Amino acid sequence: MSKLPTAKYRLDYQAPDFLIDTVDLDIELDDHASTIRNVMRVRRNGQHQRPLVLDGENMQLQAVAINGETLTNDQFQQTDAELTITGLPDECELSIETLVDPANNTALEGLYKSGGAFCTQCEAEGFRRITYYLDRPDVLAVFTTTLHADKSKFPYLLANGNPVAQGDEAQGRHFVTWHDPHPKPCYLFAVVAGDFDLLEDTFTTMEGRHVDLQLFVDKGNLGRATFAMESLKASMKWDEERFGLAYDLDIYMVVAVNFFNMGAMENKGLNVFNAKYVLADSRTATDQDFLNIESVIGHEYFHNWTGNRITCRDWFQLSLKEGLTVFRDQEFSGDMSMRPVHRINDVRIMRTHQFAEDSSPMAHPIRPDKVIEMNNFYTVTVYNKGAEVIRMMHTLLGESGFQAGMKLYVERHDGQAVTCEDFISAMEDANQIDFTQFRRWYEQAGTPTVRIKESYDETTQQYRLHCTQHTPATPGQPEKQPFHIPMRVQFYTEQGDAMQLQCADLKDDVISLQKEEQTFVFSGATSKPVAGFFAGFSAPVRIDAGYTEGQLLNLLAYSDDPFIGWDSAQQIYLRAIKSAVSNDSPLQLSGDAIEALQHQLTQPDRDPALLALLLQIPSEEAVSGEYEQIPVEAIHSACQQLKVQLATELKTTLWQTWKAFKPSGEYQFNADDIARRMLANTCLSYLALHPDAEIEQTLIDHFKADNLTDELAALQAAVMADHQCAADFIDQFAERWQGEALVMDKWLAVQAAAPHANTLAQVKALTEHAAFSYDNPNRVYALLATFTHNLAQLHRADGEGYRLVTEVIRRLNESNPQVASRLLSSLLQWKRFDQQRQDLLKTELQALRKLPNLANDLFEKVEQSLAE
Ligand code: B3K
Ligand code: ZN
Repeated sequence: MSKLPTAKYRLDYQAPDFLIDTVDLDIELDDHASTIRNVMRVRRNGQHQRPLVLDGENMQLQAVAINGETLTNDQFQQTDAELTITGLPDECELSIETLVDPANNTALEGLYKSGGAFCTQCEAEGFRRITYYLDRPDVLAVFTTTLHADKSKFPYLLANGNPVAQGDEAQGRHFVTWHDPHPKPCYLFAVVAGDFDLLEDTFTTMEGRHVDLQLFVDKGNLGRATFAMESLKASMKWDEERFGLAYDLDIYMVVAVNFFNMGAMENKGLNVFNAKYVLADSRTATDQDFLNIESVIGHEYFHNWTGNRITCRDWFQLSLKEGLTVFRDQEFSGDMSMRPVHRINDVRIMRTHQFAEDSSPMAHPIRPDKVIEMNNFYTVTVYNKGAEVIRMMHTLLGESGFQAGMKLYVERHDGQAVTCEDFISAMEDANQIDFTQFRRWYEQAGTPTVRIKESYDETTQQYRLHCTQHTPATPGQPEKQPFHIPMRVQFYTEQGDAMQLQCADLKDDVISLQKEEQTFVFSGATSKPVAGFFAGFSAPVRIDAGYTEGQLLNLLAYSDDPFIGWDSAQQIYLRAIKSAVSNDSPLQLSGDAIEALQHQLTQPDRDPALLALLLQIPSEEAVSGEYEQIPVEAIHSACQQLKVQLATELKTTLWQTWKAFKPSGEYQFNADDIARRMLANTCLSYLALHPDAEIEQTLIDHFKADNLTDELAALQAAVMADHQCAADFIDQFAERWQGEALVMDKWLAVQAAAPHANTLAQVKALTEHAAFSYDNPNRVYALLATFTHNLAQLHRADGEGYRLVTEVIRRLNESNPQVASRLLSSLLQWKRFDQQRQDLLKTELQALRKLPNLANDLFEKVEQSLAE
């Protein structure tokens, strides 16, 4: 048996023993034998005589030379992960030649083939699969890259920076040389070679730089690239206007590929994108797809400053670039359109997925302390909670204070590889503020619960808030210190008018909770206020405000904060679900709650998008997060009953709303129309729970819509409700879209999300369908990752759900461990289920643990879970 993988620790950081100033790569592309000639200027860093230890995996070493002299085999040592060279001069030219096999690279890390094209993915540690290198983000070098390939098959040869030379070669081959003047870590290196359709545009920066924008897509897809191009130009403009940051090269390229492990990659000047975040037209993409494209195009572009110009010193600092860049893309989306809708969606991700991670065996702070496989830490915690932490700084500093901090951060650190600490210091120094306690958000994992008790004294007109915070233990962190939690508050009178209260601790509607227990006294309360807490979800915490249903209904009616209004409805749903679960009784939503929803739906001034979100009950998965011991069947049954009750009691209103908002006229992508479609389709999802002929006809008509948003909504409504037309829809949809893989992914996902007893059998059968393939991550995520979020079907009492998922994991362990690891996350929390499920889950995890060649990605999670 090979030796167990070892962990790295944040506190063990050491500066690199050597630095690399320049890298000249010469790459002969070939399916099974690509040759990489790598010439580096290497320099000893500091006074020491340690050897140079380069990282390298999955390659064949062909030759090593120092200053042109080829080394003999006794002058270096090679293992399966490293190349060690002793006795190096303090400065030298080091040349290394390696051979790789891109066509058999199914892990999609390093240099691989995506369909007919060559492409690379180097973050986090993929460059070491291309050449031997100091594969760590604090080694910054200037890269020059020459690519050679067959000219007819690969007319486009792309790399980072600007093209500086090109020409034809013998045997129908050609070459292009690229030079990137900005020193960068190797994780930002990229090459692409292929035959594409090219969409071109230009952008002139505020500094007057003329930038060529190029978007490369599979042949025949040009018409589906325009939205991404518009989003790119909007991102460039937005970053100038809101952050004062402009682009810094003469060319910006985006390539869409079909085989990609995640969303996209911000390689300098040459972004590589999963095609799903580039290609869109109204027939083949939904409103949500368009919005995702806008956000991911923005995200990767914004990395040019937050990630590329200023990068991470080590991978423990990942949130330095990811949390900040997610915050920036969220703000971009919010400034573009529908800010409240985006915010509520962000909150849903936090509550459903990040809170779950925080209470799982893999819980980690946004800046982790211990890592075995870095790819396991591209998580909702590092990304989304990281963004919430940045957002809290923004809340505490205000926009202008935050921007002053950003400006100082860029001035101080442009061109450097830095730490989260450097970012916080810049924010502190620009604002003369002390974030000592705030730093705990970087140190401690876990979701705090904030409990609030209020009291009112009519005679003194004083209103008091007694707040406590508690954060549960997480692996390796049994005790937690209190966090600095910004709580944005709102007060209303019983009549719904805004109320201004005075409190010394109140700053722009925000109070800072900093102790385990704290009381805030407000004066000037002429009547008992109705209080809304954590407006805008001002901190990533669980809120226990002890509200009565009456207070929640008041907030639903009055609050002008979209989060508070939406959350009030969510709390009402959750209460009904929890009470049905704990009393083992039929679910019953109160008459007042139904009436309040009815009232909201019939108010002419309400935003239809917010009404849609109001009507959507929490998912079974989200509800499960409320329980330490998860009662699977009871949650499933209560959620189903709640849907039926809403569909029944609101039927007339839902019909009227559907009729008022159903599509009229041609599809257009704009905020108003998106909002109308959201509301109409949400109504339809409830109406579909009725077996009426009229509703069936409505579904059938809607299924013929001219756009995928509505067509898919009809399919989804029919399948989720198990309507009698569902089977026909499934067949028709597949027939219509069999040639469009990205559309078929939605077809797979809808079936895997169905809350029905036969879903497992269906998913199993779909693994054999022509539309599915284990080789393509998009297909696996659509069918199997979706299934892992289907609470009651994954956690079937017979263990068949677990068996299906672990069988897939076993298979992907060999071919693509990153994708396998994503599927494993929902199986780690065995402790939170009943004894029977615990035994079933543990058996599967233990069997995985025994696999020979278990990938590090899986080893780390299984081990962590079983150690609990
Ligand atoms: N930085 C990349 C993610 C790389 C993931 C490596 N497993 C995309 C992004 O966050 O923009
Ligand atoms: Zn990112």
